[in-house]
Amino acid sequence: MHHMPLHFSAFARPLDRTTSSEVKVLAQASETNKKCLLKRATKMQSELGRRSGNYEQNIWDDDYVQSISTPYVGKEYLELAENLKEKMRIIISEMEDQPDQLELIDNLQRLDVSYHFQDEIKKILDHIHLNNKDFENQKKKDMYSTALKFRIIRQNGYHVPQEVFSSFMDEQGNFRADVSGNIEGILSLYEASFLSMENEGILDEARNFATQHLKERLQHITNQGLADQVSRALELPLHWRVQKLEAKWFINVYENRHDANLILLELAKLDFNIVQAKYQDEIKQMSRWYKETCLPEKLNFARHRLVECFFWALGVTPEPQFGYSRRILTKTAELITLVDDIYDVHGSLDELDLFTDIVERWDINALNQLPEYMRICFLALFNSTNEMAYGVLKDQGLNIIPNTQKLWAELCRAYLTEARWYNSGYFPSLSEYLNTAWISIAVPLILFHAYVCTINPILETDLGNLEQYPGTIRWPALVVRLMNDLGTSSDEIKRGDVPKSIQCYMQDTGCSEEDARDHIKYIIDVTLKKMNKDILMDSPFKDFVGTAMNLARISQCVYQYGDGFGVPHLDTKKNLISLLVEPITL
Ligand code: 0FV
Ligand code: MN
Ligand code: MN
Ligand code: MN
Ligand code: MN
Repeated sequence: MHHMPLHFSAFARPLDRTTSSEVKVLAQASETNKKCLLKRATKMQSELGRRSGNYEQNIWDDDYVQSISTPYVGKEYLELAENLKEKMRIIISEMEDQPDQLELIDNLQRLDVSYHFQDEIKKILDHIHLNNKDFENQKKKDMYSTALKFRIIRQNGYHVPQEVFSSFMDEQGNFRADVSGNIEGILSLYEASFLSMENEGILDEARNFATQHLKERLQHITNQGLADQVSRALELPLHWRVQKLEAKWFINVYENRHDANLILLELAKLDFNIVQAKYQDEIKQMSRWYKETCLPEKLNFARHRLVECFFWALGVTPEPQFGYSRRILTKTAELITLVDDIYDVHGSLDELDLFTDIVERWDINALNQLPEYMRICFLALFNSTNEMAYGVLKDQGLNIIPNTQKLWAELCRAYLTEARWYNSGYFPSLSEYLNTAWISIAVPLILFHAYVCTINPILETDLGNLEQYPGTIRWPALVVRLMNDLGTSSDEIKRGDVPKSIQCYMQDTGCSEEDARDHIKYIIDVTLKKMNKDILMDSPFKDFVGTAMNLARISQCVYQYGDGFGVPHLDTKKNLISLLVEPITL
């Protein structure tokens, strides 16, 4: 289908107090436009009292979480892992042949053990990057190794031009027919093509060409392992997968290769199990915290998705040393979820005004003005935010309360805007919707927390720059928002909520839901390309690149097949069991 050009100017203005009055005017204007009125449950709400989200129960009760355990906790496992790491370090540094080096780096990254060898990998990639002419000199110029090299170089943030694929194309700019002879080669090209930036026609063509051929050939691949790999790649490319989940899957694939490095294999399995033991400690601690807050009983109208929140946290900062970040992100996401349900489902507009006001003023003295269910929620939010800020002040001498206060206030104002839209039956255009929705998905708040929990020393200049919402914040926010809308909006409309991006676009253009979904997927695709450029290649926040990219990854994992956050029984459950509960047999 034809896509309207994207106008990202919709993001020019951060939300401020003026928004609410504008919204009122717009809402009144829309009242006259019958077409813009949603059939809604507002009347029912005033007659029958408060709405309910009708959410399913939490499936991860605290007793179960506390019962999870693993044998991989002893010192002997750590020593064994150290030993294997040393051996791998030698193997990596002694490897000289470039295709072998690239293959090894790919396997280290897929098996999720590359973080142990960052210096060694950087040394190899710096060398390859400096001698980039190799692309032309390469004797055996096959698609598999060209695409692998291209992908590994870009994946690690180095520039390499798309023109390295020119020699595989004919004069008309089509990939030559003989390229399609080799499935591994096309698969390698397919995976490489997702490292593209905007306006890279060769890579767009590469993706179309590879996708089409992989789909056509899938039925005829006799090697089952390869067929599995192809269908998995077609679901979601490697570049946008959650690395931990990929590792759990890939360890099996790698094990069945005749040329598997057994030291690497053993290390990958052991490392997975050791890190899993750490995750288990963390989720037990979080589950106990949540239980002790009594929030599940006090706010019984809301979703309680603590373990699913941990899944997000784990997706964003998976490395073992970031346990503190996972704990803070889990708490923050849980509190965001409760506050979102208050605004979307439970609160009356008057109450929501009060709540927004107390958050804006960060004023604990106003607590008594709130209804009881809001008091307990605000105090939980106030305490955990201040506690985190205390940690930063203690460790780094920096007061981040003004930042967190501003971000929570912006989030609540965005929630309030949406609640007003809902209550007045207002139907925003897609662009107006997005102007609020990239804030109301809470990604700016989440990424701020991830930044302060993973970066030491925190740079005040970074904090200033992040406040301007550079691409490092905006693009993941847009991806998560749109993925969320694809996965959650059907239920949200049934439950009673503002029109989401799909419905806004249908209203804007009169197109079908299917076409609107395609258009949203197209915007996501463009935004992922922007992430490749503005974050992976060019972000000034170097140590924060992986975190920002990971947020787009986990959102695709959670929402690709529905509401994997709000509905507890979908794939998220399987993924959580795989990451938290089931070790790999050594
Ligand atoms: C979104 O729920 C969601 F996943 C929340 C609020 C959890 C915390 C957020 C992140 C980890 C990104 P929902 O679909 O109800 O959100 P909207 O904004 O659509 O109401
Ligand atoms: Mn919601
Ligand atoms: Mn909401
Ligand atoms: Mn709402
Ligand atoms: Mn949603």
